[in-house]
Amino acid sequence: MRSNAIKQRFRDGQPIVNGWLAIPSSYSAEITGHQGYDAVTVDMQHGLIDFASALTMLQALSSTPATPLARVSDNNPALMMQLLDAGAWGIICPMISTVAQAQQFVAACRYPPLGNRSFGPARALLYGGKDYPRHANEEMLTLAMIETQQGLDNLDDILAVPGLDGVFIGPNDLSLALTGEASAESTHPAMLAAVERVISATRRTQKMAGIFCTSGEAAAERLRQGFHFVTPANDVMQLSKAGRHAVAAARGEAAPATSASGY
Ligand code: 3PY
Ligand code: MG
Repeated sequence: MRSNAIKQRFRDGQPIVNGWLAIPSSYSAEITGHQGYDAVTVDMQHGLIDFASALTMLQALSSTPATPLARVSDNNPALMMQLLDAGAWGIICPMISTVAQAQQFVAACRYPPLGNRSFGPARALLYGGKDYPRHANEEMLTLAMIETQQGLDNLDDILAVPGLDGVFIGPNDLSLALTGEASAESTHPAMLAAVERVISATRRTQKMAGIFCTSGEAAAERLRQGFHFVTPANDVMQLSKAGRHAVAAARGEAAPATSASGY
């Protein structure tokens, strides 16, 4: 079957740069997939993407060199199974705070006897090859999002869940929980300590550490810190920034950091 290039990069000690799609468009998915990202994630939590759009976006991504991933809206086994059947090569699951939640997440992504994924690989066969069912358990990536104090408290036990490939910090939710303010690049001491804790726990257990970032520069800094999997902003942030800079350049002005809308 088509192996998971992201897992291979991790084993090889190579950084993984992941694109993030919030706009429900197969065309923008296709464009993003051609920009050099190792993986591209279809975001069904805060992206404005339903399953019908996610399917066309996964199809578009499968015509590009990027590995297609999906972030689900919640720890919903039916949705995860449907996305894997539709050709997602991994799932990022938000708000994992307990071992039981992590176990439920991983079980949905693994066929028996490792989990309870139901059989019907549909488009995954077309993208992966007819031996997909035999190898899918090793190849599908599972990243649990750490976004709560409880998730942080249970980090070591969550990382020990068999079949979990790693964790992914949602820095907005985690900083909101720890400091009362959502900020993806928070320098609050509680956030700095949380980030260090995730880096050292994943290093100890040889699991993948991922994080959402607000720019390429911020993502480069996270890789230097010890993260393996970074997301240098999403399509909306990149589109709005490019638009602001083009307008400012046309007017001969300096571009503002954000528009009045915050984007
Ligand atoms: C967060 O920062 O909380 C996220 O979920 C990133 O998308
Ligand atoms: Mg979040």
